[in-house]
Amino acid sequence: MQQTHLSRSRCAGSNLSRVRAAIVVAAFHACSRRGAVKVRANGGDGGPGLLQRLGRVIKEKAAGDFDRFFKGTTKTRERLGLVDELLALWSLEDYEESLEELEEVLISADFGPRTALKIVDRIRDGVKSGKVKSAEDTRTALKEAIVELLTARSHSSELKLQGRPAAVLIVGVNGAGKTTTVGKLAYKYGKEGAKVYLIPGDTFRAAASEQLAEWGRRAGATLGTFREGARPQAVIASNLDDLRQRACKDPEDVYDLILVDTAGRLHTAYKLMEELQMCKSAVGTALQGQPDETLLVLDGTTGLNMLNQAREFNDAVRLTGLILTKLDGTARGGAVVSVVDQLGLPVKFIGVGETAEDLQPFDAEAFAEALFPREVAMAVK
Ligand SMILES: Nc1nc2c(ncn2[C@@H]2O[C@H](COP(=O)(O)OP(=O)(O)OP(=O)(O)O)[C@@H](O)[C@H]2O)c(=O)[nH]1
Ligand SMILES: [Mg+2]
Repeated sequence: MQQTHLSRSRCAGSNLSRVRAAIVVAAFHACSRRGAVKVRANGGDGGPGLLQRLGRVIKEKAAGDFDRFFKGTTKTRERLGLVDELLALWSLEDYEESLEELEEVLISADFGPRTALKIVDRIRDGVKSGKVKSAEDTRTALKEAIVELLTARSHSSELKLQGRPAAVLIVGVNGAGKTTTVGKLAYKYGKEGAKVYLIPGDTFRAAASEQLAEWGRRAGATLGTFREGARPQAVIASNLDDLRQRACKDPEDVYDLILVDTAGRLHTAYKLMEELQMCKSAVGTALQGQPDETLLVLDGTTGLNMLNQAREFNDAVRLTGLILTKLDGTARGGAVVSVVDQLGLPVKFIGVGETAEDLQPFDAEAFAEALFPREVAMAVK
C-alpha cells in the first residue's frame, strides 16, 4: 500500500518509471535489512535489535538529576502549597467542601478544569468507598490519580524504534528546545553505540544548522547536508536519498538512528503546519512506515498553552509522544498532566538543563513525587 503511494509520488509519469522506483525502494530496504542482521549478530544474543535494547538501557533512573527536576517544579509546588493547607484542615465530615477547594487549587496550578475534575472525582470515589479517610490518604490518592492519568495510555517512556535506520521527527514551537533535544538524544544513543545521523530540517537560518553541527560534534553524530532557504521537506528527502544510495553501495554504511530537526513554528500558522506534514511525508516516502516516532518538544514553563500546542501539532502530524524541556527552570507541572490526560500522548523524556547529559526518561511516579513531596506530607501528618 505504502509502496504504491511511494511509487506514485516519485514518478508522476509512466508505468516503467513507477516500476523502477519500486525496485529502488526494494533495494534500499534489502540493503537496510542486511545491515540490521549484522547489528543483531554483533549483539551476539540473537535477541532484539540494537535500538530496542538501547531503549531499555536508556530507561535507567538518573537519581542525581531528580534534585534539579525537583527544583524545577518549585513554581507548581508553590501553588500546590495550598493543598497542604487544605489537607491540614481536612475532615471527613466536610470532605465535599475540601474537594471543591482542592479542585480550585489544581486548576490554579495549571491542571485545567477537566483534568482537575477527574482527579477530584477519583478522590471522591475513594472517600465513598471508605479507602480515603485521612488527610494522608487524600494526599496518597491525589498522587495515585496523577500517576494513573500520566500512565493511562502508555506505561512506557521508551522510544519505539523498529526500523534500521530508525527515524525520529522532532517538532515544536519556536525556542521550545528542539535542537538541544536532538543533540541530547544523539548524545544519549551515540553513547550506547548507535550510529546517529542528524538532518538539519530547520532551513530558515544558517545558525540553526551551525547549532546542530555543534551538537553533532559533541555527540559524535554525522550532520547531513544543509541548504539555507530550501524547502525543509526537500532537504529531508535529499538527505535520506543520499543515505539510501550509500547503503546500496556499501551495506555496512547504514545508520541506526536518524534524528530530524525542524524549524520552530507557531501551532496556529496553517501554512507552516502544512509544511510540517510534508516533512513527515518526506520521511515516510523514503523510509516506509516511518518516522518511528514524531515527538513534540514542549517548553515545560509554558503552562496551559501547552495543551493548545499539543492539540494542533497532534492534529497536523499525529504525534507519538512528548518531550518536556526546561524542567530545571520554573516548570508548570500541572499542565503536563492535563496534556497527557487529554491527548493520550506519553511523555518520553524530560530536559533538565542545557548540557548533553541533561535528558532523562520520564518517570510518572517521580514526577508526582516532585509535585507532592513526602517531606511536606510528613509535616501535615
Ligand atoms: N534550562 C534549560 N534550557 C534548555 C533546555 N532545553 C533547551 N534549553 C535552552 O532553550 C533555548 C532554546 O533551545 P533550542 O534547542 O535552540 O530551541 P529550538 O526549539 O530548537 O528553537 P528554534 O529552532 O529557534 O525554534 C536554548 O538556550 C537552550 O539551551 C532544558 O531542558 N533546560
Ligand atoms: Mg532549533
